[in-house]
Amino acid sequence: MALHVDIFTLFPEMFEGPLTESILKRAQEMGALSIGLHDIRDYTTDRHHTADDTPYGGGGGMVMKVKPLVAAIEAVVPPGEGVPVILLSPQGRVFTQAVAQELAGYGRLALVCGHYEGVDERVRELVITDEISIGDYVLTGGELAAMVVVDAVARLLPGVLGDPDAPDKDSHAAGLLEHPHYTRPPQYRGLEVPEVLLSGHAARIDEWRRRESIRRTWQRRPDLLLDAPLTEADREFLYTLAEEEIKRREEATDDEP
Ligand code: 4HQ
Repeated sequence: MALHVDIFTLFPEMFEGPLTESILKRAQEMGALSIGLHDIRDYTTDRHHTADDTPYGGGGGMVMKVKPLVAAIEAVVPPGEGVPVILLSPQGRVFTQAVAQELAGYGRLALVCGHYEGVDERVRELVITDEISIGDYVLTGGELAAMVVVDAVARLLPGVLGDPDAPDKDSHAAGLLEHPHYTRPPQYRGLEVPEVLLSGHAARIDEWRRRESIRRTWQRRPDLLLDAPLTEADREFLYTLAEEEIKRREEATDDEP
């Protein structure tokens, strides 16, 4: 299914590079993805095209005005069709692959990019249906966050990644970090490609990759193992990693003076 994304921003030109290169460019050419960029300033009605204003109660900074934002969204997004209108903000639910998959199931989305201190609270009450954060850090605006969301969702749309067997589409590898990858040459500065990958033995290669995925996940993101779909063989391998770790810690304790 194809996806249309309407993006509301004060800085539509920020999107040019990311949307007109590489995979997002191809996704649009194929018709899998279409993007409507909407400049919130086009929906202002005063002489100076004012999109932001000082906060009631003081404290400095600027707040995006309710009228232009609501006018822009209501002019573009059809009402009553269940189109999610998503505000990018550190106060939203955290964006994960599961959220990307959820969004890839819609035919249409709207992304609202705040700038400055954020948007007048009444924008949320009137038109926002969901709020997403791309992580616990503070950006200068929602534009880069919107691009992250578009990128992660677009690659899940049917046909966008040429290879239908691309590693993370295979549910087997779901929830784990990737195993190491190698390409030619077989030796470089004394570093060799693992022998098994040159062996042509498909079953042994699959097992090696699976184990290296589990090893990396154990070392770098053990939290992911709680939700990853693991087989009994995976769990046994994980126990050998855990036992090796216990031995290393015991040796380290023995060395203590
Ligand atoms: N901002 N995930 C403040 C973010 C952000 C994030 C966007 C900064 C909105 C007003 N957005 N503006 N993290 O930091 O999505």
